[in-house]
Formats: sequence, structure tokens, C-alpha cells
Amino acid sequence: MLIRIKKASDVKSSEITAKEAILNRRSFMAAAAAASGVALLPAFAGPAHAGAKFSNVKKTKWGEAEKPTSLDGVTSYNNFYEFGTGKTDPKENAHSLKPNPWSIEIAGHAEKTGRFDLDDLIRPHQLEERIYRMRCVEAWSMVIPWVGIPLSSVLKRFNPTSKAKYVAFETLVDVKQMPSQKFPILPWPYVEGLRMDEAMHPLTLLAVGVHGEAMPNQNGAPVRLVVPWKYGFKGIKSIVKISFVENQPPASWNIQAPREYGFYSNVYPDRDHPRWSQGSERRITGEGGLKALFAPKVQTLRFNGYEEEVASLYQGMDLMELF
Ligand SMILES: Nc1nc2c(c(=O)[nH]1)N[C@H]1C(S)=C(S)[C@@H](COP(=O)(O)O)O[C@H]1N2
Ligand SMILES: [Mo]
Repeated sequence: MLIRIKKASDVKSSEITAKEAILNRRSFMAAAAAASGVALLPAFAGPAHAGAKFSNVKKTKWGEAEKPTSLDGVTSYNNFYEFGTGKTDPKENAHSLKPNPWSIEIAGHAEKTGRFDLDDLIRPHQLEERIYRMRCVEAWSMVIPWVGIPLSSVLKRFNPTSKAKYVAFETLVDVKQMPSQKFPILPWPYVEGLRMDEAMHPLTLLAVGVHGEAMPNQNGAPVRLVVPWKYGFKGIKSIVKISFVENQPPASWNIQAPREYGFYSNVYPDRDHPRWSQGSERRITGEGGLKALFAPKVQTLRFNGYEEEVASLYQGMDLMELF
């Protein structure tokens, strides 16, 4: 599963022209903003530096009653093994990731495939803020205000064929940017997959930011998956390839320890992990430090509380077996 990244010399001149047009338009917008004295960003600002705020993000009903984990909490306690296995390693080490420019290869059973600039994939869509409960398989959780678009809106544009039964995702492989890839902690690239109906579900997001700003490197800049009714590891970070496939694709943690982590990995408190209970979680608020072990314990809900929205996807499946 090696990823071939197009060299600059491989890029067709038509693509270069398109790219130049984009860059010109951006500098025009920046000049316009400077002239008006307003800090203006286009709806999607791919080149934005970490911390740059998005404009034109539509608020949604999702999670409006929840109290989000602070930005400090969301960015200081992470799992991103490409930067180390410790919870504070990503914050410390992810500065070597270069999220701009970024492109994604779309492959497999679809009428349209190819390599696309991330900006071109995101820009046609209205960015939304969705505050989702996120539950890690390690029994801690956060409430995260994501900025993104429904994954379905991007996937639909490629006209997947009837052979597309699953969607497979891959993270970047580049040991210079992701230094812990020199260690065989997991087989690289990190890979994940969803069944087509899960990928197309309106709750499933392609996220490009948190707390109104461009995705911090440690959270999976510039673009990552968010599937709030599944354990956190399904939310693959720093995606470089999306493939429409016929058979169930490999998923990193499922390959690593199949008896502990299933392909579906829906949050399901009835089914404990072989080594610990999944019945409750430590809610990290990010306030007063990040002492996850001492964070208040709350009950874990079926499908992480999104049962009403997603239970129908699994009708007739034995979720104790197909975990
Ligand atoms: N490429 C990649 N994606 C990944 C991981 C990883 O190690 N590598 N960790 C996963 C796990 S276990 C979790 S809980 C979430 C954490 O996302 P967050 O750090 O934004 O909270 O990212 C997931 N996505
Ligand atoms: Mo996780």
C-alpha cells in the first residue's frame, strides 16, 4: 500500500494553469481584504496557517446544548501515532507536518477519479460547525466543535458506481513529516474504511477545522474524517487517498488486534473491550489542565448518543459479533 505522490514534474500544464488561477484569486481576495481593513478569508482557506479563523461557517443544531472541550483540551491530548504514542506527543511533534499545499487522490469504482487539490474539493460546499461528542476506544471523550462538510457531498461529485460498496481512506506516508513512521508501531499508512451507507450518512464529516479555526496539525491537518457514533480511531487524520472499493477495506486497528477492534467499531457500551469496560468514559473538558484520569466519569451511550440517527444502518446485524 505505497502511496505515490505526484512530482511537480508530473503535473500537466492544464493543472498548473488552474492552480495559478486559484493562487491569483487568493491574492486578489487578500488585497481586497487588506484594502477594506478586514481580516477576510475565503469560505475555505486551505493555505491558512494553523490558528487562522474561517469566515462563513454555518452554525448547526448539532451539539448546541453541549459544553465543548476547550481548544487547549482538543489540541493537547491526542492520539496520532505518526507523531508518537504518548497523548502529548502530537502537540509536541506535529509541527513537522506540512498541510499546505495538499491534494487527495480519489480512486476506484467511480465515474470520475484523479488527484484533486483539497481546496477544489472543499470550496464548492458550505462549511458547517457541528459540535459532536467524540469517544475514544480508550474510554475518554471530548465534545468537539468541528468545522467541515458532510463527506457525502464530496463523494457524490465523483459518481461512485454500483460496485462501490465501501470507502477506503489512507493517511500520508512521509517519514520526514511524520517522524514516528520510522517505527513499526502500526503498518503505515494508517488506513480506515466505512461501508458506503456509513460514508454517505449525513452525520459523517470531512473536517477541516476545530473551534472555528484551521485544523491543528495534531488533530489531522488539513483534512480528517469524523464519524461521531464510532470509536475515535475510525476518524483517520491527514487523508491523502479516498478509494471506492468493492470489498471491506483494511482498517489499521482491526489489522493490528482483530479480537479487540472490529471493522465497524460502533460505540457500543453493551460490548466491553476484552481488557476494559466500555460502559463509561472520562469526559475531558480541557479546563483546569488535562488530567484525563481524574476527569468526571459519564455514562457511555449506544452509538455514542446518536442511536436515533444511525441504528437503522445496522438493522438485522448482531452488533455483539460484528463489533
Ligand atoms: N492517521 C491517524 N489517524 C488517527 C489516529 C492515528 O494514530 N493516526 N488516531 C485515532 C484515534 S485512536 C483517535 S481517538 C482520534 C483522535 O483524534 P483527536 O486527536 O483529534 O482527538 O484520531 C484517530 N485518527
Ligand atoms: Mo482512540
